[in-house]
Amino acid sequence: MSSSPKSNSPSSQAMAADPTPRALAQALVVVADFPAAEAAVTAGTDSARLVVLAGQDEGPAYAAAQQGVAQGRGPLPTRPHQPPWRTLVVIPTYNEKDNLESIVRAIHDYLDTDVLIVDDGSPDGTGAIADRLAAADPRIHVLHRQGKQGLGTAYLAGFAFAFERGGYERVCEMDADFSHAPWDLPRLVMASEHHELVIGSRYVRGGCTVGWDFKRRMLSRGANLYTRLWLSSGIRDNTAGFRCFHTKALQQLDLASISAQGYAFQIEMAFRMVRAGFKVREVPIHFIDRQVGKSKMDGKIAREALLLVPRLRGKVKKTRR
Ligand SMILES: Nc1nc2c(ncn2[C@@H]2O[C@H](COP(=O)(O)OP(=O)(O)O)[C@@H](O)[C@H]2O)c(=O)[nH]1
Ligand SMILES: [Mg+2]
Repeated sequence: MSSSPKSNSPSSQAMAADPTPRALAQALVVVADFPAAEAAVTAGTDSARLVVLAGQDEGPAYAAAQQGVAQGRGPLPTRPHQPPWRTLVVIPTYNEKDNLESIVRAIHDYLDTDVLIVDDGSPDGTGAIADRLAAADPRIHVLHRQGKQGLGTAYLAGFAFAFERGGYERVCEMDADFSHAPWDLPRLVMASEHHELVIGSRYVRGGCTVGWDFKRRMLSRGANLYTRLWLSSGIRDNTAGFRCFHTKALQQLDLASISAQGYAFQIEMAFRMVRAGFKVREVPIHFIDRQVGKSKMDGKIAREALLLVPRLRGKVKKTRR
């Protein structure tokens, strides 16, 4: 299969039937496979209108995606993509009652994967929703923790779950709030064949943030510039929370010595992977500000990163591989 976007896709037929500017603007782009999808997004295509065939027949795939987009569910595949590796997607939640059910359903629309919800006793009842979802689908699991303990330890608990269960070759991190598009999840996982860490990145060519105000954009940009200056690890989006790890690589890290919680946790994890000699790849994503619920980001999280980053070089030793 070719790696470039196809020109003879049904999109041209759709445009012929309805040649209005709106139809043109919303035309879907069909690509053969995930590498071609990555190339298309890097070149500026929004993955929200990308039909990745990856084995589906073009006609039905286009129709399913078109219908999905019309329903606000993104470019749905005819059936969920099947990852070649057994995968666990860990979703930390704190007060996500209006997002949780839809994000889990959306994940399963795009990827056949296990999901672990790590809920910190959300006062809004997210934990009960998680239990209901888990009771209805054996691929869905829940960890309940007492009170808000932070994103970092939630992920560490998720990693420990993956190790204990065994059999998971990939562990992904993803937010509950749709900032990480469910249609990008298969692309992230499929990019992980030769890279122990794949980051859904806002700060590589083709990546961006959508809907953040100036202050939030500067905070994220500033945190990444600061991290790059201190650590020079080659990673552009160090604070991203949309990731796919090889489980075997995670098992080789000294996870017990990680104390960071917020962005600092993501920075430290990425730095540890680099220092341990693992290969990191960034694939572009459009990060969309949450539509529903509130951000848990606060000044404490920013300060933690500010203080930790300069110490990481001394704290995390290089290991030869
Ligand atoms: N379990 C758990 N989840 C958390 C905690 N803090 C944030 N989250 C979840 O982590 C994800 C990212 O948090 P969010 O508030 O969206 O951060 P932002 O995207 O940086 O504004 C969301 O799914 C939150 O519900 C926490 O202390 N515990
Ligand atoms: Mg968020």
